[in-house]
This record gives sequence, structure tokens and C-alpha cells, in this order.
Amino acid sequence: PTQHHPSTETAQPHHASAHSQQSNQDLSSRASFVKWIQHLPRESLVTVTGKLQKPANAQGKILEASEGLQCVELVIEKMFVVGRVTETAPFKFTDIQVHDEPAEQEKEQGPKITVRNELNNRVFDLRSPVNQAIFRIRASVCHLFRDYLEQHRFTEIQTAKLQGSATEGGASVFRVEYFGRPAYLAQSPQLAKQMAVIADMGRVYEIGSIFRAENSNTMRHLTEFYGMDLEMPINADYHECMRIIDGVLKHIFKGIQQRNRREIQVVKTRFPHEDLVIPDETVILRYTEGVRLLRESGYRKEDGSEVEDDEDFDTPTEKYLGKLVKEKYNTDYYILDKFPTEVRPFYTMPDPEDKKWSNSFDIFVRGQEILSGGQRIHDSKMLEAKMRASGVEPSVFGEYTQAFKYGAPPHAGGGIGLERLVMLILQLGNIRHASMFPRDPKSFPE
Ligand code: ATP
Ligand code: AMO
Repeated sequence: PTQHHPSTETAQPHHASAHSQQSNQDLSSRASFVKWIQHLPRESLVTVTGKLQKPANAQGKILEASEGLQCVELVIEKMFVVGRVTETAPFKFTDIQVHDEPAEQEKEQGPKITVRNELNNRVFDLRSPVNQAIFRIRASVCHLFRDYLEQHRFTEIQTAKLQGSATEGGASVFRVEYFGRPAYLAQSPQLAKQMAVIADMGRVYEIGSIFRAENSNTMRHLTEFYGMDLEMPINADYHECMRIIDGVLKHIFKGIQQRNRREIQVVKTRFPHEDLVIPDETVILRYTEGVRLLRESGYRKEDGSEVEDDEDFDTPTEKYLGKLVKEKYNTDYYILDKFPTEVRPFYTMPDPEDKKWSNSFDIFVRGQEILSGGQRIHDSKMLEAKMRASGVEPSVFGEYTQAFKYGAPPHAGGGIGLERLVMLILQLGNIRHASMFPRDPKSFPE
């Protein structure tokens, strides 16, 4: 802007640039201008008018861009303070470590600009170019998710986050006071998105908040995160849904490389990483094949034992399998299909040919889970029997249980953790970097 607000602090030097002939008067007013700028507190918000030019060294040689970043110099003509700083900035962005130090090392080596310190000053912290880039990429991920699904005849829905019962029957729900009676924050839009399909909405998707009261103080868990969920009727096979999910994820991976090239380069200045290796033909491994790969490699779990035929892999096992898959198939992205029925939630459809296995899958990026999905039981009687077998009384789910009694189509779906996905694409190392105001078990200290 060339007009300044009367209440703002201003300085307007005569036009001067490094390459123009300057009178003594020009030089002295320029010197006082430089002094004025030097005394501005760091992180003051200013608007600047000037000319952009390619930067040159003292010999006049034009400096080239480095690491894919464009390099420009701004020859300042006018500058106005539009946002006064009244308190010293809590840290310098340039002091932030390239890699986050693990908490133990922090304690030994004294205070650094730790993630917790950044998060305690989050609004200020978000101003850093790296954070700006992360949240523009995150916005692109949501845009690309919508874009692909809209092209494939999905309808966006928003489901209720206040529930009368614990969503999936687990213990990890937040209980809230609701006019003197209990209510719960939705742990997943799972039941609601299924009800939308039963209500004949066709293919549906949602990008919405998910709340989990898990005391998981890890680099990949939050207590509130965003789910990118979808659900659809299927004709012959749940792989119809798997193909849609594979398509949407590839659209996201490719799309951000095209839309956010510059932001990705900025993120790499703090979080150095290789771009994801995604083959055209997606690697789909059966769960049993994953177990075989692990056993053949001689892998042992932390307790020294081999992986069982039908156990749910723990995080180190998942990561190790990701490494084996990368070595064998050269991919950072793969699908693990046909999970043991035992380890999946009650609504999961068992494989009709062998009920030990289920028509369900997880998707992994750089060896970590980003999605769970699969076919759901659509037969009312079978669903109620499965609920009882997993220790949940069908009536607890009221509207959900009732809905199946009026006929439900065969259907399947899946849910992606948005922050997990962004963290893993950009190798941020800590999920908190992918959430603007992250909530974890240590939030809101007394
Ligand atoms: P994730 O496995 O990534 O947590 P999820 O929601 O599918 O995703 P499960 O695989 O069913 O969860 O894991 C079972 C439980 O164990 C969940 O409550 C999950 O949060 C918790 N959990 C998983 N990995 C860890 C970990 N490394 N540390 C603490 N808790 C974990
Ligand atoms: P699941 O519980 O596996 O599946 O969750 C789906 C995806 O959500 C992400 N995620 C998390 N992200 C951050 N913090 C957490 N605490 C957390 N927990 C899970 C992961 C995970 O893959 N109803 C099913 C989905 C479906 O079948 O449609 C479900 O919620 O990326």
C-alpha cells in the first residue's frame, strides 16, 4: 500500500537504491532510515513499498537461486509499521533446530527451541515460513481429497460430533456434561457415515474433527485430529472402495508436487526429506504375506518373539515391515489387505471364504499407518451378533442398530488421518507440526 494510516508509525526516505547516484542529502536521510529500521523490534509487522531486483554481489555478479528457492532483493522505498510489537519475540526462527531433538537430549543439553516451546508460542511460531508452507500444503491435501471425490460422484457430508453413546464401543471417548446427562465426543464418523449410505445418500465423504481420549504421548497421536473419511455402496467387491482410496491418495501425492513445489522446498530447509517413491502400480500385500516377509527377514519383536499369524502389528513392527517392503518393491506407499478378523472392530465384514480373515485393509506411508478401511457388515442379524460377541449390547447404538433393520446395501469405506498423512509426506517427525493448535494429553496444564 502506498497510503499510510495516520495512526501508524512511518518513515518515508527519498527514493534511493544501491545503483543510483546519491547526493549527500540522500545518503544522510537513507542513513537515518536504516537506523530507524534497525531499532524496530524483531517481528514488527510492516508494509513495504519498493522494487524487486535480482541480488548482485559486490562485483555486480547476479546471485543465482539456491536449492530451488528463488532469490530476490527488495530495494525499499517506503516502510510503514502496521502492527506494533509490545513484547520481545519469544525466539528467533533462525534458532529453530533443523531436526527436533528428542526430549531426553533436550534435558541434558539445556533449553533449546523445542517443539513444546514453539507450541507454547504457537501464534507467533506459525508466522515462520516453514509453518506457513506446512499449512498451505495441508490445505492442498484437503482440496485434492475433495476434488477427486467430487469427480467420482461423492457427496460431502458433516456428521454430529456430540454422541449419545461411545461411538465405536471403545473406552477412548471424551465424556462431556450434556444438560445433566452424559454425552460423548465422536471418536470417528464411522457409524454416521454408514447411516448416510443406508439413508441412500450414495457415496459420501467428510473432513471433520475426531476426538480420542487416548493417553498416547507419541509422535503420531493427537487427542483431536482431522479425519478424511469416505463411505460408499459397493457392487461386487470391497476392492472397488480400495481403488477409490488408492486413487484419491495418488491424486493427493501428485497434486501437492504440482501445486506446492515451492512450499515443499521451504519445508525441506527445516525438515530435509526425499519425495515419496510411489510406483504407478500400487503394491497390495496380503496380511499373511506381510507376516511371511517379517519372519523370513528374521525380525523379532521387542520381547524377542516372532510375529504371530494373526496379531495386530505394533508400531515398531509396522515400521520394520515398511522397510522390508521398500527394499523389495521400492515403494514408500503400500496397502496391507485382509487383516485378521479378530483385531478389527465389530462392524468389519469377515471374508466369506475364510472367516478368520476380514475384508479390511490398512494403508501405510513410509512404514506408518495413515488409513484403516474395509467392507462393513450390512446384515442386521449378523451385525447384532458381532456386537454381542465383542461385548457391546446392540441397543447402545440405538439409531445405528435400528437403521440396518430397514435394509442396508453392501458398503465399504475408510478413514485417513490428515495430520498423520501430512507429517509422513513431509517427514515432519512429530504430528504436532501438522496441527495448527495441537491437542495431546499434555494440553491445558493446570
Ligand atoms: P494407531 O495404531 O496408529 O494408533 P489406530 O487408531 O488404528 O491407529 P490401533 O492400531 O487400533 O489404533 O491401536 C490400538 C491402540 O493403541 C490405539 O488406542 C492407539 O492409539 C494405541 N497406540 C498405537 N500405537 C501406539 C504407541 N506407539 N504408543 C501409544 N499408544 C499407541
Ligand atoms: P482408525 O482408528 O484406524 O480407523 O483411524 C483412521 C486413521 O486416523 C489416524 N489416527 C490418528 N491420527 C492422529 N492421532 C490419533 N490419535 C489417531 N488415531 C488414528 C490414522 C488412522 O489410520 N473407523 C475407522 C476408519 C474406517 O474404517 O473408515 C477408524 O477410525 O491415520
